[in-house]
Amino acid sequence: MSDVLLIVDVQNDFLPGGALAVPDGDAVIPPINRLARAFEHVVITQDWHPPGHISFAASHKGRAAFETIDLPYGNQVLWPVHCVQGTAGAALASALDVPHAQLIIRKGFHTHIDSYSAFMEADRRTPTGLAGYLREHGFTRVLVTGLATDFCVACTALDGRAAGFEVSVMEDACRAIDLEGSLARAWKDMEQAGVVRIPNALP
Ligand code: VGL
Ligand code: ZN
Repeated sequence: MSDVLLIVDVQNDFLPGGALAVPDGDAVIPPINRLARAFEHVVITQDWHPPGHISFAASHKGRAAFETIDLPYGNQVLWPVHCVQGTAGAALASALDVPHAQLIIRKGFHTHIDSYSAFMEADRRTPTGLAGYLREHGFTRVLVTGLATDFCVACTALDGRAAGFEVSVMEDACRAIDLEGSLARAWKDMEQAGVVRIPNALP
């Protein structure tokens, strides 16, 4: 009753063939669909950028995708244009079968701020409203699945802990981008923050 399943960014652009394809990204869909059947409460997130978003390499003259730059709120990886509001790439994967999901929370819609986390934007000051939603409904534990383990899943898990929730990450229902050791760092940070790592969500 106090658990919620959170499905992070299972959108076409993060699947094979998408603009920012996560290797093997579509492999998360069957375990997520199976898991979701066991949860009464499911929340979905959607990366939802305006055209010209600050996280896009194309928005920075002379910069290429996967380089990093310093922005007023800190370091930012520059990404290929992805998950532009209203495009097919930003749509949830059509194979996602979670009709009972109760909330779709969109993030990254401010032109000048990125948001990997479903709780807090990259300026570390602008909340998305998710913590308030979960608290008002009395949820105390968040089980995180989706894409990508080392970016949006990890940031969401860490901010969930910071907001006072119990957090578990279902490893076999997540896949990573893994840029220069980012996946190992993400697991280290999550473990230090008290995120529970569940290797096999399903028998
Ligand atoms: C993500 C990079 C850029 C993610 C979103 O969902 O992990 N990664 N935007
Ligand atoms: Zn993004």
